[in-house]
Amino acid sequence: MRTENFNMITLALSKGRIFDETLPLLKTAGIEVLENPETSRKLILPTNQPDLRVVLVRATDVPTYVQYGGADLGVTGQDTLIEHCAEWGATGLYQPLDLRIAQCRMSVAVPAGFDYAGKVKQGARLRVATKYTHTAREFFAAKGVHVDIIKLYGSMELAPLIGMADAIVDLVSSGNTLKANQLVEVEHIMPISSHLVINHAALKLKQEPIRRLIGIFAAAIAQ
Ligand code: PRT
Ligand code: MG
Repeated sequence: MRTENFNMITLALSKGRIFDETLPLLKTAGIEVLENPETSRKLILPTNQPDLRVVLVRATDVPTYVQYGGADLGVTGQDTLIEHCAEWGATGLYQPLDLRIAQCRMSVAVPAGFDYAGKVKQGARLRVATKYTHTAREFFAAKGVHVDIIKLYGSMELAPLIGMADAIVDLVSSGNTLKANQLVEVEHIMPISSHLVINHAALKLKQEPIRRLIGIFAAAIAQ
């Protein structure tokens, strides 16, 4: 018979940079994930702590899992969190800590040679392709720039190259992706890093172990 461990803490992570950059933070407290997500097909990964497990979900699903209690806590990019909360609200989501990992910036980019400043000055209407529709809409509204937002789920860089958009709003870290596609950054919207998010009810019910984990993360980033 399967018995539920009511003390089990479930941490939601996404494969790739968030998983890779969260591991060293956990390691400072001797916590290790016992399977490699790149080689294992498992979605629930045990750790060397009997009461802590990791679930692997899509990056954009981390806030959803935490908000609905599928996970007690998770690590998610601020970009993803802002979009999630704009659409679904932040009720039940406690956001105590900027982990300062997976850092990048959210920017506006246009094809090299496109006169962005001139168009903005003229009051032209710009077509902007992005996955971050709420952030983009808010940014351009605050600047008083008229935009038509085109929602894409990936490969935003392609849209201006094939004439579908004038500009993109996307994340930039090294700048190599923009460069490879002859795009240039024309605005920095905001710096981005990943945050710890916690299910409010879980924090009340499992206060001691969750507070201990918050302490571990806080100490790790203070190092
Ligand atoms: O890839 P998938 O569609 O499954 O999901 P995802 O893209 O949301 O996940 P993932 O793992 O790629 O990103 C998770 C989080 O990492 C994001 O939510 C960000 O908070 C953070 N992060 C940090 C980044 C980057 N840096 C980053 N450079 N996320 C994406 N990128 C992409 C960017 O979109 C662009 O396509 O990398 C490209 C630019 O990189 P440079 O180095 O060429 O400038
Ligand atoms: Mg990605």
